Amino acid sequence: MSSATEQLKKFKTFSPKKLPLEEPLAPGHRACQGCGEVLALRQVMKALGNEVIVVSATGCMEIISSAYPQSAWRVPWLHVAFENAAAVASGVESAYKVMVRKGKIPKKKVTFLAIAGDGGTADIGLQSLSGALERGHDFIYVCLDNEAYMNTGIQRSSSTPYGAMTTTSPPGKKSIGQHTWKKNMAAIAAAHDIPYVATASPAYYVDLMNKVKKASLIEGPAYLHIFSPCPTGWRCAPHDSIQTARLVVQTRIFPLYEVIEGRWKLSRKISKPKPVSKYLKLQQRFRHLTEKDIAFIQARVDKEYEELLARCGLQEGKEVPGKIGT
Ligand SMILES: Cc1ncc(C[n+]2csc(CCOP(=O)(O)OP(=O)(O)O)c2C)c(N)n1
Ligand code: SF4
Repeated sequence: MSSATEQLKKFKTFSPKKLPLEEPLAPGHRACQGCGEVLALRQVMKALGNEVIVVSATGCMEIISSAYPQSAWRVPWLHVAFENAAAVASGVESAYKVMVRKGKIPKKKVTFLAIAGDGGTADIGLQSLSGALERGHDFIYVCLDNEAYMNTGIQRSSSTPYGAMTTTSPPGKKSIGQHTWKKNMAAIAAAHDIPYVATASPAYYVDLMNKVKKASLIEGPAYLHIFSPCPTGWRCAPHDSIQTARLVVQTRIFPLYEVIEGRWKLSRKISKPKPVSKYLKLQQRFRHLTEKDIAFIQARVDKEYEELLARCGLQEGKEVPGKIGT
């Protein structure tokens, strides 16, 4: 097999003026107003086109897209259990290969896509994801991270950020709300030594779509961690969804990067970061935080960004070569 870098030679970037017209995920689904998760999913599907088999774990995106007898899916789609999206996607990919080998179906380029929320990824589906990454299946795993178990009523997950209010991490006199730091799922995926890992936000849609396309061109497992605002669970205005998805990057809370064959690469350097308070104050899930709490979050975000720069071989003040997309 050629290296991922060689496989990416075929890669042509999307341009904002010339996006694909295909909509493998149809409009008219039942997502809440301003849902950033379904927007991200739409961008993923536009980037991949129609030769895709989707395996979708239980969660918001499954519920809103498949209310029987209707379906928003224009491509083959399987609903699977909360815990095994990656395992089922590996099974589908293996079965496809065997059927081609036995001459039962013609060989063509098909993308196998597993999608799940942060609960289905960072918590309950983690072992099946780890197994599938380790076995080296040729598939893409997308985590749509809305930072809680939204579909069942806003319970905290290990991807919920420090200080957030959820129904199972309520703030009060003795609690700040969520008291652990957000699990770094992208770094966990990268630690499996797979060919491609990336983070993305739907506010930077060309960057997101380019990363999805790259993931589909590279043979072997690819993991994408996509920040997905949820106005319902985050108690923010539906019209602030994109602004939130942009601010999380501009404040350095959720940096955009790729890890290609173990090499970390920043997608955009945020040289003049906005204060984290600007992001936090848009959402009522953080409204109980004091200035001291916010200063604590700011310090940790600054430290993590420095660590990321070091991983990417960059230092503060230097330009990032090859800025990707808008
Ligand atoms: C084994 C198991 N436990 C619990 C549930 C109930 N359940 C269904 S969806 C869901 C939450 C999904 O959260 P997440 O994966 O973060 O996706 P989101 O709804 O936020 O998009 C839960 C707890 C289940 N279906 N199966
Ligand atoms: S609860 Fe949140 S993630 Fe789920 S459909 Fe509504 S806005 Fe989207």
